[in-house]
Amino acid sequence: MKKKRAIKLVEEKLPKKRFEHSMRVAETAVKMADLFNGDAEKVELAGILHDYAKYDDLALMYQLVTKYELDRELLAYNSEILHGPVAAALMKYEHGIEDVEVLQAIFNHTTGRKQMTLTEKIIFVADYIEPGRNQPGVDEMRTMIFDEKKLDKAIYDISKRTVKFLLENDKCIYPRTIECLNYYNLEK
Ligand code: DGI
Ligand code: FE
Ligand code: FE
Repeated sequence: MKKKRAIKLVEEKLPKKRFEHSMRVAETAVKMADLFNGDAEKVELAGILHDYAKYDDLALMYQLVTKYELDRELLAYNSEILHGPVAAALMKYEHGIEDVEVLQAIFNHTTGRKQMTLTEKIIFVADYIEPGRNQPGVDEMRTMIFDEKKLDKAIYDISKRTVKFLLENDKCIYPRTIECLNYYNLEK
């Protein structure tokens, strides 16, 4: 899929704020690809499309989990965990995206996983540090990426913050979130 077509799809489907977030993730991801020798075209496409299913109807998302034979465990979670895998399935089966790296980056953008590809890592981090984000500590994360160039450390820190936030709010933690946290814990 070409960039222009991806932008059109997302612009037509998502509210303006979410569309703008998606474009900032893509721009941040391209900058990171320059820095870490990633594939700028792939990360740009994945960045544009990563939140495509963010506001899809939950019942429809559950139907798609069955239709496209996604992990049945996803049925115990809400759209926050589902929107990545569902967007990847829609892009693969309904919009003809064949690039596995782009699909994986969309699929795993919320939870991360162990042994991420460079494209996945870039999208996972760019989603967290794009210039519109203002969560506490995000500036340190930007420094860690753009000055210190510590990609895996940033992944661990983001996973840790996410897990802390989820525990504090009594949310269920999806196994891949923990898998990512443990894999990128550089102390082990
Ligand atoms: O879609 P975005 O808002 O740009 O960002 P995202 O896809 O990274 O995250 C969406 C939400 O998902 C975020 O508020 C944290 C939540 N989340 C991440 N990991 C888990 C999770 N929620 C649950 N219940 N379990 C997880 O493991
Ligand atoms: Fe998302
Ligand atoms: Fe996002």
